[in-house]
Amino acid sequence: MNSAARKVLLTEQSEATSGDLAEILSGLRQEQKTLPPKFFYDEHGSELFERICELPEYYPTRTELDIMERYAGDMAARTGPLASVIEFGSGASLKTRTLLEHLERPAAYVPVDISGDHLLAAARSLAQDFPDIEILPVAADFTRPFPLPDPKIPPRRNLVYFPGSTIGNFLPDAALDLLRVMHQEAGAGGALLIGVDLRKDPAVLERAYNDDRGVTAAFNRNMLYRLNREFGADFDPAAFQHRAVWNDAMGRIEMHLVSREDQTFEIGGETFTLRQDEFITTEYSHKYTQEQFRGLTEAAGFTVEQVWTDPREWFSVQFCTR
Ligand code: AVI
Repeated sequence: MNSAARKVLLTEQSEATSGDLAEILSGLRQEQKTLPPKFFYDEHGSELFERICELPEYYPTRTELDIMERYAGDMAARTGPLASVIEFGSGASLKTRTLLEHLERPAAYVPVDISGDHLLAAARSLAQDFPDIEILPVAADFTRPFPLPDPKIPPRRNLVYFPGSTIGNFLPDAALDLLRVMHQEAGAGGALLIGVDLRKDPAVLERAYNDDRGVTAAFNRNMLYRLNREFGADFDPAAFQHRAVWNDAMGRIEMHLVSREDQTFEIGGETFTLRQDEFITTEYSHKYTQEQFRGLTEAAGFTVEQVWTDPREWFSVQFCTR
């Protein structure tokens, strides 16, 4: 088949639902208000995130890419022949290229992401470069159960790929639930290859989430524009200030939107109030020690077979079998 002519069809499961609004409202009704970080990633939010990945302060993407480029051959040797690669939260699929170039040719690559347009563009470009691999993008919220585009994906020897340390954005209990889903998707004899950001000097961490150009601030505030547009909220984004702080006891960076003034806002027919300096938590980014993360993967039924890191041990890519 002519590679340029190959059609990439998107399986779409991510329309805004009443479940989304319920999730938003339930977070805002808490004593400490929260908004779910998955709502960062509309088209503009995904673009802003790509810009974050290129910032000098934001070390994770660069460090993980270096690890991939250095050790992709070892990773492929560990993985062996596969049915499919299923990538959770694929975004621009940058690290995937390195992986697909090295793996023993999988039959299919299934990128799963919440941002459909963005996903389709990345999938089309991959289809051009890897004409022998079936590219089957799925636009879905992977924090909820979603079916794979059967029957092309047999439930056996899949590699679940979850780069970027997105696992850190989940509270430990939710991370464990997600790892259990991945354990299932990997199928008999399958494996998980996962990027995990490691604990380090808090000054390095806080710089990574408070960049000088204000891209992370724009990314954080973009969620409010999106909630206004898609859920009829009436946030005034200018009335909120971006803040990112390290919480040592919880081992995580916390992103906040801090109210610059006493204010009220409305969403879903409910009115909420914030006093000046009160804030909405929009994201946690947990940083693990290798021992902590091993505990989590083992609780999900995986065995950690190998961990690759950079020389400073800031980031890790971990290979886990079922
Ligand atoms: C997607 N995730 C792993 C990023 C992180 O570092 O937690 C999201 C992000 N938030 C601010 N900057 C980047």
